[in-house]
Amino acid sequence: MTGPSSERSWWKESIVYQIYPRSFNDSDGDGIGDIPGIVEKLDYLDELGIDVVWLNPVYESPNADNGYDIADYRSVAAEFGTMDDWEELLAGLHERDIKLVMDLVVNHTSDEHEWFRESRQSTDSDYRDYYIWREGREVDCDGGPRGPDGEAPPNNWESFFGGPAWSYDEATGEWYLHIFDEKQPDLNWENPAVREEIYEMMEWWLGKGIDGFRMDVINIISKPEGLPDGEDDGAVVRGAEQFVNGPRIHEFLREMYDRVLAGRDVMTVGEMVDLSVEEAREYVGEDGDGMSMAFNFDHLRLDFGPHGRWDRGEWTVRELKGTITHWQRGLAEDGWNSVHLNNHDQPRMVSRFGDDGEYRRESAKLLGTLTHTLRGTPYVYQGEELGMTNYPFESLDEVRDVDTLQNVATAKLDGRIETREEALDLVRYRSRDNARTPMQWSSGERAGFTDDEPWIPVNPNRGRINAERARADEDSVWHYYRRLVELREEHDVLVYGDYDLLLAEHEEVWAYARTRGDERALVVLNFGDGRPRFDPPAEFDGEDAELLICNYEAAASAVEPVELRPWEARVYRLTG
Ligand code: ISL
Repeated sequence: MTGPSSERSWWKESIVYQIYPRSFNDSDGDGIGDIPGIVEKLDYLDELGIDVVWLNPVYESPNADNGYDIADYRSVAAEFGTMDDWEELLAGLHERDIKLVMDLVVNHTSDEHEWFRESRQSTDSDYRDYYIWREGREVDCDGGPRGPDGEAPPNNWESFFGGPAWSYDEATGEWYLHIFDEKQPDLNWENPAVREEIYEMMEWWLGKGIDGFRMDVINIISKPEGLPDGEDDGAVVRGAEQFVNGPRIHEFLREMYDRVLAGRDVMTVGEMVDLSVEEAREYVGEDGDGMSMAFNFDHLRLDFGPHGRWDRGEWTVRELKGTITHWQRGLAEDGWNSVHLNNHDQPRMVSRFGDDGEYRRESAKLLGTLTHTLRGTPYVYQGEELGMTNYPFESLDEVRDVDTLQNVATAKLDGRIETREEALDLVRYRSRDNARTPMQWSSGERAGFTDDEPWIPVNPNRGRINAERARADEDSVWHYYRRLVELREEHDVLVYGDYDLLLAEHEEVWAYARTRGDERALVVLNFGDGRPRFDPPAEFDGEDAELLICNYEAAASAVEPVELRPWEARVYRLTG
């Protein structure tokens, strides 16, 4: 339904810039970023050259999960502004030829959504079946939550945020399902009325002229009949193998496509939990569900520990290139990749995959080179273009994120974290709040983000790392990103070219070729602070070439053996 992988489309040629509005720019001094704040920065986005903005949720919400708990799908939260402000944003983006993609969060709503308020009133409510309610069950084992008569939750599924995926509700004496926070009850997609409401809501936003949707955890909306217990201990969360890519998922997404998306030139990107390449093709392939592309997280799991995400393991360059290469190959003929190394749920990429100390600038540029020269649509998360880093948490009081707080509490209860320092180490490495500290516009006390106390602390490195300084410095990460954007516009081979991994076994260097007919590019990335030699494979050695971009002073008129400098990135275009 999306056409072959080599077919041209605007969303393949675009660079998407992700805005987390709460942390982007505050226009009214309440410490919370807002939509007029984004409008003030439209020229900034235009100068960077990006093509699409993906805006995280701005809808009315009690903010148990920063807007991913939506109380009214057809509104703009007062703290972010008004619908008029939003209209102004859309018009301002379109004037600059930038498209707008909105976040679609339809696995769950807020418990303060009027549907849920109604649903919890009584078992006879017209809205009861909008959500997933069940009676508790008798069990003889100890531990875990209990209803008033000692009954256990309906099954053993766990929430992504730690603890059981069910909460008991006194009013009707039943439990409701929430795969995320207890304030995020899961919608019942089995109910056609729910689906109809969602499709109408999507049409309403499309009618306003938006250019697509980023679909939150969209591959978990179909739950199996009988809601069986989870059995796979290795699952991302207990029960996941039951509800990830559930039995009716493709039926629902095709219905959504036929009903809402067919015939519209929009971009859709599905955020997919625990996705394999084969499954991805079923969503985004030619015979798939009509979705443009999907986010997968395989490469962002390489540093998980034996206990999963809230445990730390080691990743290697070979694993990283192996995992990403697997996806590059898997969607080469059918489907399309989205390329991302960080977002609002992940630590900052330069702290995780680069070096946020001595080689911060070089490694941030190298990672940007990677995301802009792989085959797929690059996603830039706000501040990445400045090389923003993780935050040096000194106390859990600085943490705002429900996921961090609940998972740290669970890990303490399980005895996996014993000391305060262990907890802080993990938070500094893993917390979603690393990405959510305010965008650093200037060196001022509040980084030019707000005039008042920000909702989350500003990174103390704002004096060194900020947009004002980066724009005044030709050698900054920001200017390098601008050039990457231009390169992708100028050279089709970087967008549509085939990807071929070179030197697969190399421990430090990631090299690959991009090929499209006669056009060839060669990307060489030194993933570390060593000085390895790059010996070009025979087919490239000595070939005439132009060095399109490099994060060091360099000149070359041919591809030749070279000793790479720490975190050096080179992109050649073969001219012979
Ligand atoms: O946060 C995670 C990894 O750090 C994931 O487990 C994340 O919860 C998952 O990828 C789903 O994320 C999306 O849905 C959540 C919301 O909290 C996230 O911000 C959103 O991106 C629930 O709506």
